[in-house]
Amino acid sequence: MRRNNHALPRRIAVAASAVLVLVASACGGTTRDDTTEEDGAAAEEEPAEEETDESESGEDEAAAGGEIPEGLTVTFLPKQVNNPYFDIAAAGGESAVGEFAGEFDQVGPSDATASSQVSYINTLTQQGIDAIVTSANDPNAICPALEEARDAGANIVTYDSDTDPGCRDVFINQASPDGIARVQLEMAAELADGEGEIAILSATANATNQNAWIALMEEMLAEPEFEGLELVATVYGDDDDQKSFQEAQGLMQSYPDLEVIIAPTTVGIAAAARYIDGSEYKGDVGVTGLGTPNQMREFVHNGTVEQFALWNPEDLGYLAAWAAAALAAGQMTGASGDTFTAGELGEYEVDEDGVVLLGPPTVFDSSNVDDFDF
Ligand code: RAM
Repeated sequence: MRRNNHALPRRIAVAASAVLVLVASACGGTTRDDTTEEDGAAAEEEPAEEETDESESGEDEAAAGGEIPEGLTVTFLPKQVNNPYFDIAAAGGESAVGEFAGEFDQVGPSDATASSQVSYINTLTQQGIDAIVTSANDPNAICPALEEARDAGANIVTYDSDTDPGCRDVFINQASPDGIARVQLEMAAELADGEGEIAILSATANATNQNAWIALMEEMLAEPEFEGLELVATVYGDDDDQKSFQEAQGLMQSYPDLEVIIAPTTVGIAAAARYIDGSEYKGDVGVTGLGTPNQMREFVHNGTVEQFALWNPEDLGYLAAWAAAALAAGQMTGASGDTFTAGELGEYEVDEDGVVLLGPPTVFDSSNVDDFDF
């Protein structure tokens, strides 16, 4: 059942990714250079892989390395559990684990904090889980606990938000940080007509992924294409809906001339859109960033949001679970150049620092937001 649900959005997403590349170049925006070239190639390869029978590809992989043992225990530990983004990723993980006949579970805190994640890791270590797949709330704070889990035999995969590379075997990166930063600035520049004040509404202050994207956006603001934009504030909604809503409100009080709020978080962008939608700023202040189509659809249709971006979180979870299996089966160690087969997504290669790249982000707007269901 899940497999069917899983396959459909992926096919649509692949097609839409190709559309995005075309739209981006047709608009004459800055090319997403190195990132897009690499990502574009990955996207082109995917349709071919769609034809591959998943059980057949699993067998091929098993033949190439160690057999994936039946009953492998794979537990997802996201930043937080009450976040639709991570639920979608978990559905992808569960599909993958079902395909290799393992045992899937997801545990995690309701608040996105590293200290809560540590207790979960300790419990998983005691339980002797084969693989922990986690999105880190802090690059270093969960490392000692992960180290103990590894000593106890667990394979560690990070997805979405990495730890220090020394604390895990591989990191499944949703898209290149450069590409994620750039697409958000491009959307903001378009909304602001290239000029004016912008602010960032982030998630938690220590999140590795958020901070990497913010640092890159800050750097890119010096580029000629973005030099008319002025970043006046970065605030943190902690991936909490209410706090994010209040932070959006606070931004407008402090900076009434703000042109655009960029929220690189699915929780933040939905809350900011809801605030702007119900405020006097609707129509004057743009909201963009990273969101899920299901959460953002109404705001696109009612004119609050023109464009936002995201990768397919279900694919992210699916890929992460297959990477965990490949590690546990000894098919790879996570070294640069290692390859593994991720079920129906096909073959992936481990890049430098143990990073595996999923693919390019997709831009959503009124023309395509209804084609997606996640
Ligand atoms: C939120 C989380 C997550 C991020 C997405 C875009 O759900 O902060 O880490 O990748 O948004």
